[in-house]
Amino acid sequence: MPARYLVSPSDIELETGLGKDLLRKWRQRFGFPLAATQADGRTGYTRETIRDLLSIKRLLEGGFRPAQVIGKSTIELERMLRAISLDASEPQWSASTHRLIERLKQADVARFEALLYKHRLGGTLTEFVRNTLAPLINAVGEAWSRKEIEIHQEHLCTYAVERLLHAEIRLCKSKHGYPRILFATPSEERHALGLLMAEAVLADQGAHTINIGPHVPFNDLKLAAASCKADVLALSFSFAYPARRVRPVLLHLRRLLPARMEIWVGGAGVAGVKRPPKGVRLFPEIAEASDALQDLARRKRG
Ligand code: B12
Repeated sequence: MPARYLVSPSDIELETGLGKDLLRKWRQRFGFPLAATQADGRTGYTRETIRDLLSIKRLLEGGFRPAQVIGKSTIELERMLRAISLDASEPQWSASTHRLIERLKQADVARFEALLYKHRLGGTLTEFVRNTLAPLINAVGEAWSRKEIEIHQEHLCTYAVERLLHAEIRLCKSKHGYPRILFATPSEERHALGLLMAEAVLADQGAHTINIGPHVPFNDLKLAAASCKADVLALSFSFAYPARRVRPVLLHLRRLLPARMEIWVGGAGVAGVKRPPKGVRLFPEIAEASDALQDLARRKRG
């Protein structure tokens, strides 16, 4: 099998969010996942194994126990996903999400951007992010994992959304006395769209926002937060970020930053954090951040 079809054991955590130690335990107990060996002797996991691992992860998040799902065939896993309505093969997309995905499939950039813009004009920036972009990006992830769209079409979508949001954020006016919020993702987290969406919502609500983008080392985060005189450091962790690393990263950052500086954290990757470290606020939903902003603005004024 050509090398590019195998995912090396060291990349498995990045690909699936499942740690190597956990996978070793599963292998010992259930005989899955097994690595394949190429003609040149190198070992790795096939795309099919990765797909099954992602299905297993979703089923465990959906309440199944490991013994009920690990080692099951792909068909069986898909059947179980269907049973809890998480089946990637029958997406629950709205008609407008469907239309956007269709234009992406045709790689029709101009019509894709025109349709996006039409949605933007239909309401506030906050509504656009919540009602159009968030479902669209999730649908892109689903379509990509089902191999319905190629990676270049996903990039096309990412680029168009980024371009539109950058332009919109530039038009936002910060309100007098509102907090300064520094946006970034920590090292190893290259997914920055969720962060940009959070920035757009908070800029729309009057925050003064500064975005230094993805993959920023701890010490640079600390320096940037100080030099930008930030009231809040806003971080994003995607679904891809290894769940067991989120809390230690937050604990470390809390110790690095002055206590007066708030830390707000969002993204699909925070769903697994049961107890946030003291002085860190988690926002599984973007809507809750608007209330937190108004609350902080009141405290700053008063
Ligand atoms: C776009 C994308 C990419 C782009 C990112 C480009 C960019 N500039 O961001 C690129 C191509 C770089 C990429 C790379 C990879 N990706 Co990717 N990617 C995605 C995709 C389609 C969207 C990710 C995203 O931006 N989500 C943002 C929003 C929609 O999600 P969210 O985190 O829930 O955030 C919402 C809220 O929580 C809130 N929010 C977010 N942050 C914050 C912060 C604050 C403060 C607040 C208040 C709120 C808030 O706002 C959002 C909107 O409501 C997802 C699919 C998905 N469903 O997420 C896959 C996905 C995350 N990627 C995946 C994978 C595997 C990868 C790669 C490993 C692929 C590879 N082999 O290289 C790499 C890893 C890169 C890395 N080191 O991290 C997998 C992860 C699987 C897993 N580990 O469990 C996913 C789930 C796709 C899939 N279905 O398999 N990816």
